[in-house]
Amino acid sequence: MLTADDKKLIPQTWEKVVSQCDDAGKDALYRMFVAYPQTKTYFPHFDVGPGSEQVKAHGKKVVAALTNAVKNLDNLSQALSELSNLHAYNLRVDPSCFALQLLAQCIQVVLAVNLGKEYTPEVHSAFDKFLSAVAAVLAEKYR
Ligand code: ZNH
Repeated sequence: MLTADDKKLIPQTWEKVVSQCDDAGKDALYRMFVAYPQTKTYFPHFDVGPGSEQVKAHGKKVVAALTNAVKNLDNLSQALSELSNLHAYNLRVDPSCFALQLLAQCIQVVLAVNLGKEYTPEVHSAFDKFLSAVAAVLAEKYR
């Protein structure tokens, strides 16, 4: 459960990171491909090499989806409903990827790199809860 403090900290922090780092999504994706190479199998149609325009564009979409989620902390299921359908019915990403929070962990590292000392335990905790909730919504339509 997100506390009232989490609900203040998440939008403030997210706003700060995306305004200072234009490539947060791309950075998180590259980290995911390197740290968890099995995730590349879902992107056979992508150039996942350095400087890839496809990874950059996909990173922007991920950031936009998370920005929308940040604005809808009290109704994530509704806000991410389309995206949840897409992952469960079309993309068929193995739900273990969400359980293991493969992209979410990489987003945490991107936050830490960009925030430095401001990546406090409270920020870490708030984003852990938020990103877990997002991953849970993306995994909820599987059966
Ligand atoms: Zn995902 C897609 C988000 C995770 C895989 N995604 C996507 C998109 C978005 C997202 C926004 C776009 C959509 C449209 O276009 O409409 N994801 C997301 C998030 C997360 C995720 C937020 C967490 C946090 N994914 C994930 C994972 C994986 C994936 C983990 C695996 C590994 N996705 C994917 C794919 C796709 C997507 C494959 C498709 C791409 C293209 O374009 O093709």
